[in-house]
Amino acid sequence: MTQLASAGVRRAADLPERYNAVEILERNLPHGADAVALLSDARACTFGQIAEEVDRVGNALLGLGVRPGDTVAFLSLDSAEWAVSFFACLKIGAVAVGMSTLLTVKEQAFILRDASARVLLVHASLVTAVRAALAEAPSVEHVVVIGSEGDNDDPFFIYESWIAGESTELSAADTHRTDYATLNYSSGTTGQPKGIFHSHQDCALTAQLWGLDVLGLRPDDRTFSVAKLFFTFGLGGNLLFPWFVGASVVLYPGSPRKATDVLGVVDRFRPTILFTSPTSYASILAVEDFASIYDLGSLRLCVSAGEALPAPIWQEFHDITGIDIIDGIGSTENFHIFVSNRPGDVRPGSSGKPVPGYECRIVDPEGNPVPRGDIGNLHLKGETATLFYLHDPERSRQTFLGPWMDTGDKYIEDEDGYFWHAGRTDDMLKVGGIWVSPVEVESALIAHPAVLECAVVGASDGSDLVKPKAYVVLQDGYRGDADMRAALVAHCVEQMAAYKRPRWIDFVEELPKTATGKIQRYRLR
Ligand code: 3UK
Repeated sequence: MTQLASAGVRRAADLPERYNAVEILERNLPHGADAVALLSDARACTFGQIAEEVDRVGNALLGLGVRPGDTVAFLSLDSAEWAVSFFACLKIGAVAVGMSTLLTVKEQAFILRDASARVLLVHASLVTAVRAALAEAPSVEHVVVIGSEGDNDDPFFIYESWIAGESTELSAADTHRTDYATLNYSSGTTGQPKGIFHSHQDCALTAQLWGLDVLGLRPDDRTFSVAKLFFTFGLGGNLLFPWFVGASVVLYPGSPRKATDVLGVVDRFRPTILFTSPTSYASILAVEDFASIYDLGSLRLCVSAGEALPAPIWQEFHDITGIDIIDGIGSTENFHIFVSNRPGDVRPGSSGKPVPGYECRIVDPEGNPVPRGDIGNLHLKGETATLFYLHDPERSRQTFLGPWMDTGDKYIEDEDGYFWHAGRTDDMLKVGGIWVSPVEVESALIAHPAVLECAVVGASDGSDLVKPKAYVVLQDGYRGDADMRAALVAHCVEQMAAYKRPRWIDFVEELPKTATGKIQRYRLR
């Protein structure tokens, strides 16, 4: 594997032209093969063990006919097998498609088909759910089940036996640094999720630009991300960036909603850096006496992303634990964080300052810079921004503007150069750091026989975090009471992931509309 300049990789040109991001793992082998790479309840592995298993999985994937450029989908909560298979994909030049475990069957089928996935690695707990999706995803030739003892009726491979006889010799595919390594899906305002590719070079560049240069990751760090590896927030923060510096990672397959589980993982595995969303920090704060019940003494820093972290949450967490939360804005389009607070330089409530290596400009709708202190649309320039949305040229042309991309976020830069998030240019909501399209919630509500019309907007909960709120006009003969509210929420949860459900429902006589009959969501907000 090519040796990289010790001075760092801050521009693509600092990497060799032929570069395979498995180097991020394998750079640890000469001096750190016996160092701990990964910890979880199920397994603990050194870099040497991971690298050997990567070669086995890589060979097994080659054996299934996977070739450079082919896509391999992952549907599983975090596990050692996820991390290993991810690097195996990279090593053979295949593209790893991290799928959210919160998707509906319809969305799973869409992604498998849209990505033309040839192989699916799925966790045993999700096999039943994905079976229906597979029926609509003809590209998938093979399914490998992880975390299972196996079921003889299935034509599926079982991970352990699938790799058992494989060789631990494998040379990395001769990939160009701009060849694609990952494909992630992000929700849009309407319709289907959109596919976003990232290349081998984006993995190394984001590790250097934010992981090292801003966050200051060190070899003695141990990261723990509640945000999963199928989000690029988790993939960077809890796999690529720590391994880039030889640090270890803690993998946790649980939900961010179980704050006591999250705290228990910190207590047991003693990470130095915690990555999660503002909603998750708020739920930690809601656990009475959390800092005396759980030992958080190992933590030196926390990171927040996915949605804006309200200053009161930052302050309360700091008052109780003494730990700084580093809030930074990132996106799947850019792979990771591009405006960030930094250790020793935090302005609570703000997203911090542009990460060196990226340029930001705040512009009016015509693309002209607004005076400092005015609100405008945030445009981003940097080498790790993706170039297009898969199968959506129209949307791609609107978003990717030559060297710049339109983030869809509104921002204000203050007199000291800190950036303050000021909403979205579309109607999209971030709930617990995850996208919710109001249109999708409205479509679910309108399918209920009692609903005549509805509109969904973001409203603030008790912690200044956004949650969906619905305004509903009922059909004649229905009563807007507590039972109706409960029925509508239950109906939504049947059709969508539960986090998308409306937290409040107001029954109204009519909705504000334009002369052409379009609902004016901004008036409801
Ligand atoms: C919003 C934030 C205010 C913002 C992500 C870190 O969230 C990530 O990626 P997504 O594609 O969403 C991107 C959008 O989410 N957002 C994210 N972080 C913040 N708004 N303050 C923040 N700190 O609207 C952005 O456009 O899901 C975050 C790293 C990698 C990621 N993919």
